[in-house]
Amino acid sequence: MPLEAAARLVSELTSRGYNAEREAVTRLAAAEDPNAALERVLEDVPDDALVVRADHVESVLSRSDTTGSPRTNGSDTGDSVESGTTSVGSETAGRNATRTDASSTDSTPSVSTGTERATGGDSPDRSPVETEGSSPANRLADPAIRSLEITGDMTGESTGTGEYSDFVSVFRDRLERLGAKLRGRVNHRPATAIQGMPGGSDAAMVGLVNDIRSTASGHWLIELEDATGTFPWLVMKDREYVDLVDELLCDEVVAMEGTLADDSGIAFVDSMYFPDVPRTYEPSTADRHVQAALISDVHVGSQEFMADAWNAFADWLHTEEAQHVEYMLLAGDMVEGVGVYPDQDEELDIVDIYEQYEAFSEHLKKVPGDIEIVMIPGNHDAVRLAEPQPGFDEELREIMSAHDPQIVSNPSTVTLEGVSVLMYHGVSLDEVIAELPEEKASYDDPHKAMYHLLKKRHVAPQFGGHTRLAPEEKDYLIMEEVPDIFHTGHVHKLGFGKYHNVLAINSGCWQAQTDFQKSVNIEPDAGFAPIVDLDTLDVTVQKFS
Ligand code: D5M
Ligand code: FE
Ligand code: ZN
Repeated sequence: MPLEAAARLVSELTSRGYNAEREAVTRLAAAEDPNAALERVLEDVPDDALVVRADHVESVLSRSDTTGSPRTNGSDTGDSVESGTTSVGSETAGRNATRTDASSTDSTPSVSTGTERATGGDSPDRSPVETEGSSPANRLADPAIRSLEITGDMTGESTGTGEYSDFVSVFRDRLERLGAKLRGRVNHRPATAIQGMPGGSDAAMVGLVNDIRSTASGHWLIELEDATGTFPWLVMKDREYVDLVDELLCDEVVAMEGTLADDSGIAFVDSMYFPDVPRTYEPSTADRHVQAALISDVHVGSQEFMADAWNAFADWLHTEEAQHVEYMLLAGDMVEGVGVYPDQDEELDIVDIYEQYEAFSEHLKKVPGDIEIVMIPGNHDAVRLAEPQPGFDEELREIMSAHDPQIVSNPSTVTLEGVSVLMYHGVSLDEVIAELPEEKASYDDPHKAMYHLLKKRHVAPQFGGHTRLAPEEKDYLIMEEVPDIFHTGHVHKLGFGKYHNVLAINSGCWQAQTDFQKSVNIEPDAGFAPIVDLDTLDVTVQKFS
């Protein structure tokens, strides 16, 4: 059966430290004796090669067709095999490490493909549907027509020293840039000018939410702050805008319009504005049928990491059904990390952080070598916890270099063939879900919590709770441009939907329920891979668990 052969070949190549192009595996699987062909190819591969390419397999197969005997000198085929940009260190790690879970695929090449379409729907219905997809991919897209551009990567740009003055700059920058999206919409005045206006005047202000309090009579008092000072705005409990009060988060930027009280000490709110995404926003789409897998939260190193589901996913990527998947985005939590949560060490399978990344790299190698990978860190990764989080350091990059992923900061925007994807790990989602009422944001509908971030045009508006902020001169967490796709993870729940035509998608995870999650009744969505059509922004969910 061709798929079994492909899965076994991938696993065999991986266990020997090689990453293979889909087409290479396809050709190997089609050989008369795939095992013998694989051995010949490996003999032929130069010592520093990391990826086995299709043309390389082809050249070995065509030679054996005529001579019938394998060549052992690979020196003349060096140009057909990608010679790595990697250091010797990771090479060695790759070749020596044979993970037991990887080799278990040998005997049970199980690829569970379930698929389900949700086009424009609000939430996925996860009943798996049988699909074909049992034959390996036989087409290789021309990598020259791909395009991948990164913006907003702050790796290496950090200027913050953690001083008070940095906090002042980052909030000033936030008010300036998000305020600019609101200033054209209201006839705003600085806080100090409003204090001096006559009672009964109409007034408007653009500011950061400084404080939200309910009054004894059930109204809401919201203090806005700008560069000149603060001013209190009262939302009456019977006004229509009271519904928006429970969406407000501290430190977000809003505009309020209203009427000053007789003594000008307070204003009664008539309207409230958010920076928001225009309702008429038209996302860009790719010019051809091409797909991206949007995943996150692999958590390698945890006892709950689901190696079988991951292997099934990697195997599926080698099939014909996945031939259009040319990009893979990983939104953080590659590994379980150490000391992230209390008592976490009791559930670790690998206790050394570097060994966790080495194991993760082995799993990444099973992904076809011709898929472009972009990754950002999450709160379990070995970078600073405060956001923005710079991309991994050199040592970790080296460990993960075999597949040559693009490693960028959390958050970053990656534009795939014209489609911009804002990648953010998602720690602020815990905050949004904790602060907003259940019907507006919940773990069951993580994409709805994401809508609020889009509305606020900021990935982590409120700081001080779950979300830690590293003060920088500039606020890297602002959504200056509207993304076409907003991709997060972290809460281990799968959900997607559209907000003003922007596709919000929260990937699930590859980690089964942890003790903590059991204690708080979180049922993770583990082993799902949402696949986005970049030409239509439709989503298909593949199930591997
Ligand atoms: O977190 C996955 C989800 O579970 C996210 O919503 C936070 C929550 N979580 C997991 N473990 C803990 C502990 N120990 N305390 C508080 N919240 C937790 P992730 O960080 O991706 O593992
Ligand atoms: Fe996670
Ligand atoms: Zn996380």
